[in-house]
Amino acid sequence: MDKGNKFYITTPIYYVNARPHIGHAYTTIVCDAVARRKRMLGYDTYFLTGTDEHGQKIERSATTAGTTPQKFADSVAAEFRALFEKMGISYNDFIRTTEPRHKQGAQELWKRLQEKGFIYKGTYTGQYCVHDEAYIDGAKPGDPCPDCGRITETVSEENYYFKLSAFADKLLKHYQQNPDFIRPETRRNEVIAFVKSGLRDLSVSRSTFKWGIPVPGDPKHVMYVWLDALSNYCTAVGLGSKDKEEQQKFDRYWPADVHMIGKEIIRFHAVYWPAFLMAAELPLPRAVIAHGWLLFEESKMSKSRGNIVRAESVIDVMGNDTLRYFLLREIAFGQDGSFSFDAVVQRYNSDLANDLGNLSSRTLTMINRYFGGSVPYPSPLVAKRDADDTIRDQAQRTIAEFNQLFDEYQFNRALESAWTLVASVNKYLVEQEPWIVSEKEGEENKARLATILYTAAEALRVVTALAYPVLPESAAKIWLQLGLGDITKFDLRELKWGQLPLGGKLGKVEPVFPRADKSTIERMQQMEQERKPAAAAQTSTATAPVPAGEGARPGQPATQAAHGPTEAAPAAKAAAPAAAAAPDGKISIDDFLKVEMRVGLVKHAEKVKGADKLLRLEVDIGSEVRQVVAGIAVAYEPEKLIGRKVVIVANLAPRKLRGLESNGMIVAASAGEDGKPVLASFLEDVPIGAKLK
Ligand code: ME8
Repeated sequence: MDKGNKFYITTPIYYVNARPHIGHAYTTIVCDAVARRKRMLGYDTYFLTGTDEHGQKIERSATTAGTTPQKFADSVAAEFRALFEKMGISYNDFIRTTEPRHKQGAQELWKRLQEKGFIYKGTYTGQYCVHDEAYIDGAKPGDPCPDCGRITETVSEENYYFKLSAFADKLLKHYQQNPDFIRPETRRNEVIAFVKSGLRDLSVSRSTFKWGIPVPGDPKHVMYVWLDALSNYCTAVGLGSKDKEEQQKFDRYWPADVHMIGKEIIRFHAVYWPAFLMAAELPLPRAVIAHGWLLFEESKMSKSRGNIVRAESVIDVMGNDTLRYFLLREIAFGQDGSFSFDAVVQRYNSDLANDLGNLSSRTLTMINRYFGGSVPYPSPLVAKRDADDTIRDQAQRTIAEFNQLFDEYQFNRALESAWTLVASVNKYLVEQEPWIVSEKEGEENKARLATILYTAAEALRVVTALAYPVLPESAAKIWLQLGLGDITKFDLRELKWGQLPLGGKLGKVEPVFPRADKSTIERMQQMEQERKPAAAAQTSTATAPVPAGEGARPGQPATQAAHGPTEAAPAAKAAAPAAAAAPDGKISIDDFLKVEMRVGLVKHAEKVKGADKLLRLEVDIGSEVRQVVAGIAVAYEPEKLIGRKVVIVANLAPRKLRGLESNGMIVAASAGEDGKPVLASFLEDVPIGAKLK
């Protein structure tokens, strides 16, 4: 079958142990922009996203939240979905791994692996990182996970294994023959080095917990969550379905053209997944593209670090397009990039309110004013000037350059190139002074005015068409204002200079990017603060309500300057004001609820070398095992603490003590004159992970 014009793109399926944050929004936005562009280029595009709902991590999170894994997953999956709807994500399918269609497909994949002889039974004894759901080869009990730094747990159980070792040479050959299979180059090299260092067979089932897809023919085991999760890319398009249409869908769309992921899960996608597919004799995806991390306050934005920002805080205040533009323009795709509210507002004001907003607003306002809202055309009455041709040539070059850069996933450079054109046109308008020409009498001046405004409007059309995948809402508005109708109907393959219809009627001209003032940053920070207590609770009920604010979008001025640049955004305050305590020193219940205290079980304790007072503890808090460094050595022998239940403050930002990361604080009374620590404890038996309130 000719699959020439199909394009199948996927995001990772996100774990439901935590609510969505801007990191998840980032990958999803990138895929959405690529998918929109491909549709505009005439591709039969299929864009898949979804949620990863099985495994020990989710099971434990549900227990901690006092609910069943299914209810827990239902509620967080609904949040992801609701966020993506709100963000206008144009996905074709949202798959959940707890859906029957997925379970059936994943079992089908298992059966194929088994039939081809790549699965055998064995016993696994080794270390496992529950947070990453990964087996850690070569680690000893008590060792931290090399990826996330959490303490690994010892697993000893009967498992099924996949003969991964049989695929090392085949994988290396595939990487070599398909240099674009893993991108960017740094990740490709990393994966090649990993495979060259030798592949061990992989345990692909678990038998000590239940929350997963039963292994066909041996339901005491559940499938390893990564085998389950990766297969979503096939099951969503019909693998394992008995339905004819679904089977046709699989033939049509598989293999995927792009698996877009964050760099931390490259090994699963570029080693395990292609090996599973080779074993099942299914075609391999064409590319695995790994982007960098979004950092906040200098470290990877993640729930466990407690430094997440929610997409809603930006989009409720500044709109979807602002977040999209910021993420694609500010971050060099593939590398890590920092997020800050200040930077969002600065980018918005300079590139959108100032550059594109001004170009659109001043050009269209003048066409309305001087030509009654009908697009003028360069008139043969007066000769064109070099400046006009320069803009035309630059626009033509920009189309080619933008297309190339965007298709190489260099979004920031593609946008930079389009905005260089915007800047040139704004400069052209300042130099050609149409507002002065308009005041002069005579046909020639009218003709000159027509040429200037046509040139500006045509360049605006070109930029708008190119920017649509990144700015779908605003580009659609500008397109309508240009009198061009529905932008999603435009065929991007046709884009070239000179297509603005002569005499076309403009739509209603309104500012698309009102300037953001200083209060915008504070409003976003405030929203983030207001959402925090709900986030810390780790349960998965509805998101905390969001105050409506005075206006949904920045500033909302009634008009936008018709000419002349506007002022750049003033630098804003760095941090949101902390919740103020009442004059009598009392705090509100909301403030108290921000502190998440949980019951933990000490699994390991030892003295910290060179520190008399410090102990290093590994504390199981139900959802995970935390490393905590506590100043209790003067009062407690480490050996006596093992097996004891303690209270820990679980949502403290991590800090380093004697080079060791401490993830939480042990609650103790300070007794007597010397302030000797006495651990908080319970008379009744309390479950691990129980919350104190
Ligand atoms: O890994 N910066 O799910 P997950 C950039 N279920 N991207 C980020 C990010 C950040 N700070 N934080 C998250 C899983 N992401 C598995 C995947 S796929 C078969 C199974 C994005 O919820 C990024 O795409 O931990 C990253 O790879 C993904 O979310 C991890 O999501």
